[in-house]
Amino acid sequence: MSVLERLDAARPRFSSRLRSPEVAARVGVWLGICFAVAFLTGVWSHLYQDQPSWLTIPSSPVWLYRATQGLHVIAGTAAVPLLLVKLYAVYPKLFELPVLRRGARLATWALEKASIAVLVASAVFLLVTGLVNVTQWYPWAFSFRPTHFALAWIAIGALVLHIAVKLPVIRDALGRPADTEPDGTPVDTPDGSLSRRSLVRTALAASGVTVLAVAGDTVPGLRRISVFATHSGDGPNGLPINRSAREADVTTLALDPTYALDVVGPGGTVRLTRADLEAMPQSTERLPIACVEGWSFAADWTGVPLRDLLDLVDVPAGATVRCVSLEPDGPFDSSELRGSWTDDRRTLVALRVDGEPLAVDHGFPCRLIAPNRPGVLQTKWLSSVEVVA
Ligand SMILES: Nc1nc2c(c(=O)[nH]1)N[C@H]1C(S)=C(S)[C@@H](COP(=O)(O)O)O[C@H]1N2
Ligand SMILES: [Mo]
Repeated sequence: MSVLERLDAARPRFSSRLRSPEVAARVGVWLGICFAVAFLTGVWSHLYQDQPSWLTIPSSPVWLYRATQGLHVIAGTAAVPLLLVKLYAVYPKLFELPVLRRGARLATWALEKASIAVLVASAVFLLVTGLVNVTQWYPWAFSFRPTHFALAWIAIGALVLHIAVKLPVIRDALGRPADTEPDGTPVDTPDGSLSRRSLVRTALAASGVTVLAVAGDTVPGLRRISVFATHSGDGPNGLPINRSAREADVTTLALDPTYALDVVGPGGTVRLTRADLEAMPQSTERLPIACVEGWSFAADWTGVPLRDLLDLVDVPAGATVRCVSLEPDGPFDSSELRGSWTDDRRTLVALRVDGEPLAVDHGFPCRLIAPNRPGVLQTKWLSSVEVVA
């Protein structure tokens, strides 16, 4: 016996009843769907935040980002129980040794194992960092967004490779009932123990329950039953807050009685106090705040259409505009709006929400609120609006 063969003989063995390709493939299909949805909605979210010059993102439908980002977090959450069951079903394979493999076969075997290591590590990393981010806890030094994004490409690459390599096994396993052996004989499930079919169903049910526990962050009808939803809507103005005025160190500036908003364009600079803004014609729009962390809330925002302010300083149609916050220094202290938003009369410099003056935590004296836009780009505590191009 070679050393490898001896090691192989000593490795852990597991019953193959539940730990089987039939379970792995069935749970894997749903896991694959979750990862595909999370990947596509994730790439979509990055396009808003690093908008390439060639891309026009429409401002309609107003709820589009709310839906895609809600789906992103829901798909990631749904994947957690599925990944655990999937790992349970396949983990003895991680102890496999390259017995009786030589040359090219050994190389293929090693490549496949390496791709699985990358896939498992990146999938666990994505789900863990994503969930931790949703709770707004940042226990590590690296920046969440670029790291999560880079790992997503690695995970999807490894996933595509894994599916390609396993396609024959997957086809075969899905082609027969879960509790049937390859030769067609039924699997012997002792009385009172779990069948493969029940394990798959339990995994799906666990995933469904997990989704219900968090989906209320973005699906209004579920707020009551979502016990793990992070944003309940009991903040000021009845709306959740992402970063409070105190956290942003902006309270004094925001409540300063000499406050005025600078609007800067080709026609010069106009300074408007909150009273000046209130004296202008007001519009009310029902628009959601849709945070990248998955929670969202719709409200009736009242204020001056951004377009009316830009007209005061001759900003041409289609211009790109930068909204700058009073916030001294923060990752979200300004944002840029392309023409699709600046020309949309639903894009407001809001003064009120749901009929009440904005609370300082929601951006008093005034904030940006625009249709179909990530919350992170809905700049609060505006100090200036400046034409960029
Ligand atoms: N100046 C400034 N604006 C900001 C933020 C911020 O930290 N600073 N947070 C953004 C994020 S991430 C979100 S989700 C929304 C939340 O708006 P709300 O706190 O009024 O609910 O505000 C956005 N506007
Ligand atoms: Mo956010």
